[in-house]
Parts: sequence; C-alpha cells; structure tokens
Amino acid sequence: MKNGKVKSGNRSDRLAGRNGQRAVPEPDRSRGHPALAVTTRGIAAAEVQSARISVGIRTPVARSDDSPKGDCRSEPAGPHAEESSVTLARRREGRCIAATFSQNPSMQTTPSLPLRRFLRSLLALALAAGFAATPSRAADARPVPVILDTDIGDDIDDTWALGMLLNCPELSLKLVVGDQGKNLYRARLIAKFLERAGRTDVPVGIGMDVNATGDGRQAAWAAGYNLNTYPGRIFPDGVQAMIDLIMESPEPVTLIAIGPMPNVAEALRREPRIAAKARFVGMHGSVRKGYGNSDQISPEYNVRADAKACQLALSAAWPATITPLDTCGMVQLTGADYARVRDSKAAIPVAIMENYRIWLEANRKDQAGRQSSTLFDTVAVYLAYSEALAGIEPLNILVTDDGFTRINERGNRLRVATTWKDLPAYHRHLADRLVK
Ligand SMILES: [Ca+2]
Repeated sequence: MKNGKVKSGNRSDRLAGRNGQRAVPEPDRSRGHPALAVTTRGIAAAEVQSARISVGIRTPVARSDDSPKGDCRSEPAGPHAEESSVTLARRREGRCIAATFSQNPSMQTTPSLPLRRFLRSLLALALAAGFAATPSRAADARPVPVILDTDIGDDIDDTWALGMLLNCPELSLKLVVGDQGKNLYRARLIAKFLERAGRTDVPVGIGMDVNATGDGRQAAWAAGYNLNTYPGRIFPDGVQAMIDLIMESPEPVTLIAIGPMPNVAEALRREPRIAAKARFVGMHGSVRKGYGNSDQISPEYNVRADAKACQLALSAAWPATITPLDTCGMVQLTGADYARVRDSKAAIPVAIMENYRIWLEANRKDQAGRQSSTLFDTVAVYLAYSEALAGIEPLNILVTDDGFTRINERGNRLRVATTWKDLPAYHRHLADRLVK
C-alpha cells in the first residue's frame, strides 16, 4: 500500500478535500485491495457525512465491437429492503405536487404487488407533471444536477459517455462514481479524465469494493495516476456521497447509471427516500432486440451482471427511463461523424481516443482509424436531457433473475426507448457534443 499520504489527524480534512488536497489510500495493484476494503467500508461513511457536496449550478464550461459488454463476474448484492413510505414533494414554477403514502406497518418490508403498482402509478402521474419529462428542455433552462454511476474501464463506451456528458450544457455533473468493483482503477480513470478535461470541479466517488477487483483494459492510460493528486474532491464512500447529494439537493437529481448497479442498490438500501428525490436514466436491458440488432433478446450485461441490484433499481419509486439494446445497441460512429471525433484536438476527444486505442485488442487496433465501437452508454446521457430523436414507450418490464428484461404485466412501469426516430441525426448530435 502506497500510504505515505495517509496521515494521522483530522479525517474530515484529509478526505473531504480541504484546500483541495486529501489523502486517499493508494494500495498497490494486487488483487483484492484489502487495505482499501477496510478504508471504504470502515471509516468512509462517517467522514463523508461531514463532507457536504455543493449542489449549486456550475459555471458553464463547457460494438461493431463484436462481443457482449464486459465480463460477468459479480455476485448479487445483499438483501434488498423494499421502501415502506414514500414522500414526494416537488415544487416547480410555483406548483407544488406532494403525495405522501403511509403504509400499514405490516406491509413495511414487503408491500403487496398491487399496492406497489398502485403507488408507482400515483407517483408516475405526479412526477410526470413535476419533471416535465425531458424531451425538449428550454434553451435557457437551468442545467439539471446529475450523478453518473459508471463501470468505466470495462467496455470503452463509458469513457465516451463521460466525455459527452461533460459537454452537455443541459446537465450539471455533480458526482461521478465507479460501480461494479475495480473501484480504485475506475476512480483513477475518472479522476484523470476529469483532470484532462479541465473539470476537476466534479467530485469523484469510490464505488463499493465488490467482487470485480483489479484493473481492466484501460489500465495503461491511468498507470501512475495518484488519486491523492486530484485537485477536486474524492469521496472514499461513493455510495454515501450519492445519497448525500440527492438528499441535500434543492431540486431533483438525475441519476444516470451506465453499468451494473451494486452502488445504486446499496444506496437504495441505506436510504430508500432517495427514490422520491431523483430520476433514473439507465442503459439496461434488451426488450425486443438483442446484441447486434438481433431479433433474439439477450440477458444484457448491465442487468445480468447483478440482476438483484437491477431489480431493486428498476422497481424503486423514481421515474425511470431506460435505453435497452433496442436503441443503444445501434449506436456507432463511422464516416464523417467518427472522423470529426478522431481528428479533434480538443481535450475531451483526445482523451477518449487515447483510451480507445489502448482498449482495442491488439488484433483490432486498426479499427481506431475508421469507426468507434458500439457506444451504448451515450444514449443514457442523451435521454437525461432529450428524447427528441428516440421513440419512448411506457412498458411494464420484469427483470428476471437470469438477467432478462421481459415485457410482462407483473413488471414495473418504465419509460423505454425502444426505437430511433432518426439514428443518423443522433450520430451527428453525438459527434457534435464530443468535439464541442
Ligand atoms: Ca458501462
């Protein structure tokens, strides 16, 4: 463990980043990171309690990848409690929509399915009015506070999605948390990317230390990066940072989840009330199409890798929108759109291309010259601020234990991007955002 910067003394000062410097344990790269496990699980929660995140509006700054996404190595998270009481209060433009549902104590741990569906329907009605959906935010609207929960460092599309998100004036990125283990590896990638983008105002959260440990295919890009040098905030307990940010935000936070979701499930277990204060947008599932636009649906990786976590996240009482493979699986930059990104000298596309070239397998390196891989996760970022180019269906989606997302009346009502109205226009839009 390279713990030279971990000093005795006030932990809040050390970890909350007073004067922009804090010590984050930097263990060696041996698998398992036992020292970190102690740190994140043991001391972080209390310390992050005192580390408040500002939720103000930031100053504007601006597969033909032929394989399923990532590896499936995680184990389901622990038991997931159902929330028993939901209070929703939203104010927008002088309107107040409030609904409080108090349930019979006997139902506190496991409300009946009809009751849950009834509650979800009421919430959906209220939230539909309050959130004003997304499709076309007025140009002068205030940017929406956003948390990105990402398994960056496995498939490369998360890196593209993060770069896109940083260039979206409709969204104000408040926190990025690495999910699905490999937590220090992902935190290094996030921190270095933000630093290269000139966006160290964005805090980095270290995700849960689940079974997926060690590094991934972008390790060479972040090699030697020390989290202790990140000028912004680092939250050792990224889950608690998500909870605190959502609970303390004066306006609803949009949680964009683009990976398996042990962090999100843990956040819901620790603080179920976050569901009443957030909106969820995820890259999850396969509804009528599978990988490669196949007519055969698939247990999509982000669902399959932690189906229990996905079941919890997609049954929470927040308004939820997903882009399954039906839409996100068709996104790939080629031709002039790709060339604009590949040849850009701007910091974000340059950092993306560096990572892309490292990520490509040795026998596919030439692909970096002509096209991207499938950019699944960018669509979740897009749906956080617009739905103009996508066809959205309200569907009841049942997440099965083996990772399928089936249309089934027993499922939860979600807004599902099942079709593209204009995919070429999305490709152009994506390239515009990336090179901005
Ligand atoms: Ca991902």
